[in-house]
Amino acid sequence: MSTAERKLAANEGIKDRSDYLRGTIAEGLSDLSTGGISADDQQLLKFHGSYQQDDRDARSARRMHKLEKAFSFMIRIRVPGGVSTPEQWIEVDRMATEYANDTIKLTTRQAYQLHGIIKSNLKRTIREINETALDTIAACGDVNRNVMCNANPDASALHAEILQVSKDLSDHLTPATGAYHEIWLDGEKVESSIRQEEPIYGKHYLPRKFKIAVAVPPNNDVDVYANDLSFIAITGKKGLEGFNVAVGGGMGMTHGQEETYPRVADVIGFVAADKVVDVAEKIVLVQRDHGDRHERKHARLKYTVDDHGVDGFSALVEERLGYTLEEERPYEFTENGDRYGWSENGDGTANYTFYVPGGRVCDTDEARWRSGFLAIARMLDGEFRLTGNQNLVVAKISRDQRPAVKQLIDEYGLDTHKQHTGLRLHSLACVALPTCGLALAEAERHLPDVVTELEEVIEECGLRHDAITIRMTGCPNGCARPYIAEIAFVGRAPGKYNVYLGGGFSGQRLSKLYRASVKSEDIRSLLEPIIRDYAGSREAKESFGDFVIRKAYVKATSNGLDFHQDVASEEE
Ligand code: SRM
Ligand code: SF4
Repeated sequence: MSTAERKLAANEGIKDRSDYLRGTIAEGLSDLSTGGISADDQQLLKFHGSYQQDDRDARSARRMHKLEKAFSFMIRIRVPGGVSTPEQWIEVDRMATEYANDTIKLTTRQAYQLHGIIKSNLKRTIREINETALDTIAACGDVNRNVMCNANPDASALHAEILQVSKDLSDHLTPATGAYHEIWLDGEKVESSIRQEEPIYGKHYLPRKFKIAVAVPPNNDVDVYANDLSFIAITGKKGLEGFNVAVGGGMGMTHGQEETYPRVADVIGFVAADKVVDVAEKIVLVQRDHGDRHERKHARLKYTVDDHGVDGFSALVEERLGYTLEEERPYEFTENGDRYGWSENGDGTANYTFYVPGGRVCDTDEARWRSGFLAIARMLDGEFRLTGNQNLVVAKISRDQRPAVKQLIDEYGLDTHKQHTGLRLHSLACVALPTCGLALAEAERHLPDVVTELEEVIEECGLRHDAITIRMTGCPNGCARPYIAEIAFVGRAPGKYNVYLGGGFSGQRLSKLYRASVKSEDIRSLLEPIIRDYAGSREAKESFGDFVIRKAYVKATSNGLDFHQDVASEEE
């Protein structure tokens, strides 16, 4: 069937009819007969940074009592490069209590999320977020999402310059529609016949979500290879030379559908710093015009790149640019984790990186995260930086304020990283249950227990201080980027996970399926012999991911296209 004859995806019609993302969201918000909004508006609401959800823990009880699902809304707050102020933290914390479920969620893309907001509070919350100079537009939806950037200010003297690039990218690719202001901020409605909307995206926006990251080697804490488009900073004696450009990364796939797969990005060339926004715009335009608008499961940039071939895709980009990209410059990533504890910036200020379990900021038996961070925010002049590993860096702490910060860290017990193994400090889980409507199994609430079981083996083998990346997601969509971890569990059904092994330690290589549908209680016995073998026969400085490939526990994967090869027979 020709492309013209294939039916467009349903979301294309919703966008087309929406009048630049307005739909009937405003009307739906004032309908008090239900806690939810219409199905079409739910799709449009994503572009405004919010998802309708329901409490899945409460589903069966409500069904029994013939009640509507317990609808509420999740709001995702954009934070380009993850940099926010103490004042913004204080406000997000206040809204978490006043409107949400009393927690703040730090996401794997350096954003804030608030869960459990009821419909009657949605507008108020989004308006108040905007009053803090943050926003939610394009945090979700078929547009460019929150732009990530290396979170550690000490990583390079050029950090501020590189952070500015990610902010420029974010600003340039933010949707221009007036709908956001009209609906949430009571902006004036402009007649559709005279307004000019969306010079970059056009009426139909992108075929699918689009993600950009900016990395500063040697740290790949933003996981560039999992992004649609990435810029890898290249620095020399004279400062920032420019960026290598990488395209076609992505994690999402569907169990049992081999035509969907995760893929690590390909570097296609180098560009000077002043051309970065131009290159990003042209790549977005190529995806806008060549991405698949018929099949949403084939609509991400990674499939556009594979459909045209990397060279063919680059040619399309260069045609629009009117110039060619330069040859890729050498670079090396050595890790994708965070560096916990104190670090110095070279200008007299310092940073403290906190390990925040699951990125869930609340007071627990382990530490009073929420009260402690709030106390620090109330006295600090510096910054609150969110990392791509769901952690928090309190940054740019002046010499004068250091003793007070130290005292608060002790008082609230926030230095828990000191007691943890390298395995736990490199663990990452997505939200999953109870809020995520797509979760097939637990993740954020379960990974800590799996790590505790594996830690017994780790400790016995003397691997306490060895860093091994371990990730869990409640479904194959890959929100904690599991397919580039050295060990990963991907939910298949309640209590059952596909186990993947062999991702690259710095996020540069895909893993491979080791066993399908493993019961949670069998994970320890499945992995124990491999961990013991690693402790006994690894080579000097050999990472766990490299080891399992050398010892043929799993085969190496060259990239997304052969991700499912040789393992299909092991699937159920
Ligand atoms: Fe994600 C959908 C949570 C990062 C791939 N993701 C969802 C939804 C909105 C579920 C839904 O569509 O109904 C989840 C909401 C759960 C909840 O209750 O909060 C959700 N994703 C998250 C977060 C909060 C996970 C976390 O624990 O931190 C992350 C928010 C990031 C942000 O601030 O923007 C999050 N999601 C990711 C990442 C990682 C990344 O971007 O670096 C990925 C893999 C990379 C990629 O995009 O390929 C990711 N999320 C997905 C997908 C699969 C996309 C695909 O190409 O197939 C979905 C489902 C979809 O889009 O249809 C999804
Ligand atoms: Fe939900 Fe699946 Fe993403 Fe986890 S990976 S947050 S279960 S969509």
